[in-house]
Amino acid sequence: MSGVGFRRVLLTGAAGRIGSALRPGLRTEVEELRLTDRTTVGPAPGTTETFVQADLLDEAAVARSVEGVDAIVHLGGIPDEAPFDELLGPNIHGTFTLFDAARRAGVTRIVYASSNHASGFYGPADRLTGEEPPRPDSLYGVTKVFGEAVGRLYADKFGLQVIAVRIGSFEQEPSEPRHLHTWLSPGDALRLFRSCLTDKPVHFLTIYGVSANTQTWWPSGDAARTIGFEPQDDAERFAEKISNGATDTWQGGRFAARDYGRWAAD
Ligand code: 15L
Repeated sequence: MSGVGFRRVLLTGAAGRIGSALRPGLRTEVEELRLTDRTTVGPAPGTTETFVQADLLDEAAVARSVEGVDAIVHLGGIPDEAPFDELLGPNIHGTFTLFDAARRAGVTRIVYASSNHASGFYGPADRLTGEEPPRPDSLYGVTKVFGEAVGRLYADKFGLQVIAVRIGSFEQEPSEPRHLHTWLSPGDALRLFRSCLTDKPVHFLTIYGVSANTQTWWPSGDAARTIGFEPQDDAERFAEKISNGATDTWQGGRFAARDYGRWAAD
């Protein structure tokens, strides 16, 4: 695996679960790992890390946060189903604000944290590489499709290099039957985002962020080969601990249920 090629990298949503987990592995590979979030990050920024507090809806703060960086890993936003009004700011408006600030600042690459819920209404017999039409399973999934579309627009219109990563289930260990198909281990998450930050040019790629699970729904395809992502972990190792569960009707699991998020209760 080749190392991170970009020297100054911005991590949005740096206080979140994935952001916090990536920090130690990324900060040793860059000149500056700039962290941003609407709240303070913990642990406090270490060597090579800097912190710019910014709400994704605050254009001036977002502009300050992207100034002088070469690449952005955009993890910020709401990571779950929610009523549309709650998602609208961070996931829709905020994603646009970030991409447009990046364009104006001349950023080379954005790695956009999309989600498997952009395609959660595919079934368990389907095998997806990211080339298929989206089938979001939730309003959250719809916001991720929006972010992917903004990424594609900014790649085609402005030449920004964009990788949309449809993250599976980022967990220390798989803990439910669905994870046998969707698990992304912490080690593979770091391998994945490092691969997304090698400086080999890309135009626009969609890739599933998933470990090398024996029962994967998202086999490694051209995009993974292009960026050299080779996952190493396999949820199957935990199968005995978590078997005997019901099979999911849809890949998105509970996100696909009519009442998930409770915004369509009437
Ligand atoms: C996601 O996109 C969510 O952010 C996370 O909380 C999990 O639900 C994950 O997908 C998953 O599909 O397991």
